[in-house]
Amino acid sequence: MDHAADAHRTDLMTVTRYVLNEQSRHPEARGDFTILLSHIVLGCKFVCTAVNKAGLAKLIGLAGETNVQGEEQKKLDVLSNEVFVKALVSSGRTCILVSEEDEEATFVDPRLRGKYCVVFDPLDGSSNIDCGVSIGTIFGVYMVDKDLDKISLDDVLQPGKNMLAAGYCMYGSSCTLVISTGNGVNGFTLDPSLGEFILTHPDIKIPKKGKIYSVNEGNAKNWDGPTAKYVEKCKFPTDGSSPKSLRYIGSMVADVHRTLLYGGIFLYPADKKSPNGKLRVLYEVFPMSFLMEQAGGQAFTGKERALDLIPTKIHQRSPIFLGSYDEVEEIKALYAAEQK
Ligand code: AFP
Repeated sequence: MDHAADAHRTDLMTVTRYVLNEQSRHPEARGDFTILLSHIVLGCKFVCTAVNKAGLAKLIGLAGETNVQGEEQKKLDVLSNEVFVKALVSSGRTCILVSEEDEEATFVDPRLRGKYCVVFDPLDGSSNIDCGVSIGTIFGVYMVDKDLDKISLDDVLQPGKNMLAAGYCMYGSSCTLVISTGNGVNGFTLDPSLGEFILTHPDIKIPKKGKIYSVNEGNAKNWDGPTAKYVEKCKFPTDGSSPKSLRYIGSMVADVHRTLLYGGIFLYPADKKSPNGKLRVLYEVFPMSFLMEQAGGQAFTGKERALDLIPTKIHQRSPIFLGSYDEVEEIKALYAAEQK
C-alpha cells in the first residue's frame, strides 16, 4: 500500500483551510476575507445545485425581464443574483456590490457594512443554460481603506490591478472553483458528498505558449487589422509551425478555464459594430485578467495591459486578449506595428 499517496488523499485541503493558511502569512489579517469567501462559496454551491437540477425544476426559461445589457434574463440568472447579493450582504464584510444583473451598484446598509467591494457576474454564459453547456460565476474583490460612511462608486471604479482577489466557479461536468488572492492561482473541485471544495489543481501555471485559439469567428468581417492578422496566422502559420486548433464554447468561464489549463489564447476583440468589444470590464475582463497574470500569462485590451484600465462606468466593456504569455505577446506586437 502506498502510504504517502493515501496520506495525501486523506489530508483534504478545503478552500477554507487554504485561505486560512494564506491568512496566517499576514499577521494583521483578522479573518474578514475568509468570512467573505465562505459566503461567496455558499453562493457557488447554491448555484451549482440549481444548475444541476435546472431541467427538473423547470428553472430553465425566460423570467420575463431583461437585464441592463438588454439581454433576456433567465430564471437561473435571477435566482443566482439574488442568492449572491443576499449571501454577500449577510456576510457583514461588504460595502458595495456590482452585479451584471443589476443596473445600479448596491450600497450595503451602513449597519451591515464591511471593507470589501465585490464585483460579480452571478451566472455568465446564461444563453448556454438550455443546452447544458458549462456556465459559471465570475467575481473580483476590492478593499476600501477609508471610513465606510464615505464610500462612493469611485471605490469600485478602480483598475483591475487593485483587486485583492478574483476567481470563477464553473458549473460543468464537475463544479470547479478557481481563485487567486494575489499569490498564484489554485483550483478546487466540489466534492458533492462532502459539500466541500477540495484543492485539486494547486498552483496553476498557464503554458507559456499554446496550440489553441478561442474566438467567435462569426464576427471576423468586422475585425480590425491586428486581430484579423493574428487569427490568419493561427490558421495559416508562415513560420513552419502547425496551425492552431480552434475551440470556442461561447461561455467565458469555460473558454478561459480551458485556456488556463491547456494554454493558448482567448480573445473577444473590438469590431466595427462593437468598438468596445462585448465583455464587461469589472466582472469579466478584470477577474479573468487577474487570474491569467497570476498564472504567468498576460491580458491585453488592444491598447494597454488590461489590469491598468481605469473604468469610468460599472458596466463598461472592453476588448480583451488573454492567455499564454507568448500568444499575447504576438498580439501586442501586431497592435504596436499598426501604431507606427
Ligand atoms: P451570455 O451570458 O449572454 O450567454 O453571454 C456570455 C458572454 O458574456 C461570455 O460568457 C462569452 O464569452 C461571450 O458572451 C460570448 O459572446 P458571443 O456569443 O458573442 O460569442
